[in-house]
Amino acid sequence: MLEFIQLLKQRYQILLHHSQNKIDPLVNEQRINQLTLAEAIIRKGKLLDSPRSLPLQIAVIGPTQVGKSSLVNVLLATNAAGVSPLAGYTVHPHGFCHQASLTQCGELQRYFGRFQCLDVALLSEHRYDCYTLSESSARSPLLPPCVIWDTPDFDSIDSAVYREGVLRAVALADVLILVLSKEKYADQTVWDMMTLLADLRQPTLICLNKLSEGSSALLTQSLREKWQHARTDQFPEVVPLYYQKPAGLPNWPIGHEQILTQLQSQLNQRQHAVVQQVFLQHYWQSWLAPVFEEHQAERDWQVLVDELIQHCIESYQRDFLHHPHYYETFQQTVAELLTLLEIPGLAGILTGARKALTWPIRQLMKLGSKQLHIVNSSHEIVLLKQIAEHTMILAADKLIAKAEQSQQEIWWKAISVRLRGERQTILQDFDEAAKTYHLDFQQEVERTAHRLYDKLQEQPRVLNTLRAARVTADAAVIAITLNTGGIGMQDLVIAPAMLTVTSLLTESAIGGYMHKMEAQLKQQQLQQVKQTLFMDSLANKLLNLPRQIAASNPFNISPEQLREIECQLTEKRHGLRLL
Ligand SMILES: Nc1nc2c(ncn2[C@@H]2O[C@H](COP(=O)(O)OP(=O)(O)OP(=O)(O)O)[C@@H](O)[C@H]2O)c(=O)[nH]1
Ligand SMILES: [Mg+2]
Repeated sequence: MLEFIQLLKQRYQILLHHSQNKIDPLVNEQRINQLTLAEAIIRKGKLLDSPRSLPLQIAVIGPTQVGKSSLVNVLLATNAAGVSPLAGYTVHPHGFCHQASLTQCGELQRYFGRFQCLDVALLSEHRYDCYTLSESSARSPLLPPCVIWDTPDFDSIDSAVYREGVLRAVALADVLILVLSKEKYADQTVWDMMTLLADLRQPTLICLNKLSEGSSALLTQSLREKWQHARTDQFPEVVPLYYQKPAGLPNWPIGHEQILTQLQSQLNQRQHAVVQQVFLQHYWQSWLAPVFEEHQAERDWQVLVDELIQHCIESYQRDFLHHPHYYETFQQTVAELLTLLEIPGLAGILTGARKALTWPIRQLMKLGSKQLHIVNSSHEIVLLKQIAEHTMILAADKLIAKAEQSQQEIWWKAISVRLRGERQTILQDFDEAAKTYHLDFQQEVERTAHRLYDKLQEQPRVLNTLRAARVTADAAVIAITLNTGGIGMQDLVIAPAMLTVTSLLTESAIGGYMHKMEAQLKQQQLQQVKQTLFMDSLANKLLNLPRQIAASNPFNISPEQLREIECQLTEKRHGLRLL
C-alpha cells in the first residue's frame, strides 16, 4: 500500500507541472497533501508495529508567525527553538526530547525514511527533506516525558515546498497542539488543515497566542464555531496565551500545567489501524478518479472497436455474402463440381486439372500459383481490403470526435497518433490474413463440390441431363480456365454458361440440396471471416493500441494493479474488524 500511495502521489506531482493537466491545480495540490499524509500515516502504522516503543510524540503546528517556536520554548523552558519575526522561519521539523533520550528515538529514522536526520547547524534553507532531533536538558513542569516537535508553517506562500515535513511530524504525533493568533485563527488554510487531520483523531489542544486583554472569550467562541464547521469531534480545550514582555515569550497560564499530561491519557494507539483504514477509504475514490477515467476511456475504446467490427460484419454480409452480383464462392463450387464430372471431350484436360486440385491445399500451393491466382482475382479479397481500409478511416474519425468530447483528451489523442502509426502494418497484416483465409477456404469449396458430386450420383437423371447439355461443356471449360489462370473469379461469376449451369442445377431435383449447401458454405465463411479476420486480426490489433500508449498515460495504473491494491484496502489488520 505504501508503494502504491507513493506512486499515486508521484503521478499527481508530475501532473502539477503538466501543461495539459485537466485537474484543477488546487485540487491537484490538495490530493498531493492528502497522499503525503496517507504515506506518513502508513509509516506511523509500521512504527507502531515495531516492538520498541517510542516516547510520547507531541507536534506543535499552526500558520506562520503565530508563535509555534516561541511556544515550544515556553513548554520546554528553554530557548532552543529558533524564533524570528521573519515569516516562514522554521522550515524543518525539529524534535526536542524532553526527559527522553535520543537512543529511545532510534526507530524514528525508519519512520522518516528518505528524510535525513541532521544536526541543527547542518540544516539548509535549500533542502527540505531533513529533520533534526535534539535532547533538551531542562526539565519542564508543563510537559510529560516526550518528544515535542516544532514544525514549519503550512500557510505561507513558500510552505508548499516544506509541507511534507509538517505532515510527517503531524502524522507521527500522538498529541497535537494547534497554535493560532487572533490574526490567523480565521484563515481558510487553518481550517482546511484541521479538516484534513480530522480522521487522525488525535487528542488536540488549541493555544490562542498573542492575545490582548479581554479578547479571549470572544475569540474562543468564534473558534468553537469554526471547529464545529470543520470537524465533528469535540471542540478541544483552548489555552489563552498573553505576552510576557520581559521574557519576550507567551505566558503559560497558571492552572494549566497538567493539561498535556491529561491529553496523553486520552491516547489510544491501538486505534491506529482503524485510523489508517478510515483515512484511506475517505479519500480513495477522489484520488483514483483520474485512474478510473483512464480505465473508462479504455472501456469506451473497446465498445468503439466492437461497433467497428459489427460494422465490418454487416458490410461483408451486405456487399458479399448476400450480394447477388458479387457472391462468387458458390459459383466457384459449381466450377469445382464441373471439373469433377466427366464431361465428354474434356477428359484429358480434366485429369490434368484434377491433379492440380489434389489435397492438401498446402501441397497444391507448392505446385504452382493457380490457387493464388484465384485469391488474387477474388472479389471477396478486394472487398475485405476495402472494409479494412474503411474501418481504419472510421476509427480515425471516431477518435478525433472522442478527443473533442471526452475529459480524457490526451488519452484519445495518443490512441489516434498510435493508430496512424500502426495503420499500414494493420492493413498489410489484414491483407495477408485475408489471403491465407481464402486459400484455406478452398478446402471447404472443394469439400462442398464433392458433396454435390456425390449427391448427383444419386440422381442419374439430373447427371445425364447435365452431361448432355452443351452449355455444361462450355462451363467446364470456363472452370478449367479459371483454375489454370486464364480468367479471374469475377469473370467466372458473370460467365453466362456458368449461370446457366447453376440455374439448371438449382431448378433440378437437387435444387433444395444446392440451396442447403450454399447456405452452409455462407455460414462457414461468415464464421471464419468474423473470427480469423475481423476479430483475430483487426479487433485484436486495435484493442492492443492502449497497451502501446500505456507509458504515456498520466497515471498508467492497470485495472489489475488497482484490483489487487483495493483488496488490501479492505483487508483486516491486527485481527480487527475494519469497516
Ligand atoms: N506580541 C507577541 N509576539 C510574539 C508572541 N509570541 C511570539 N511572538 C513573536 O512573534 C514572532 C514569531 O514567533 P515565532 O515563535 O518564530 O513564530 P512561528 O510560529 O514559529 O513562526 P514560523 O517559524 O515563521 O512559522 C517572533 O518575533 C516572536 O518574538 C506573543 O505572544 N506576543
Ligand atoms: Mg517557527
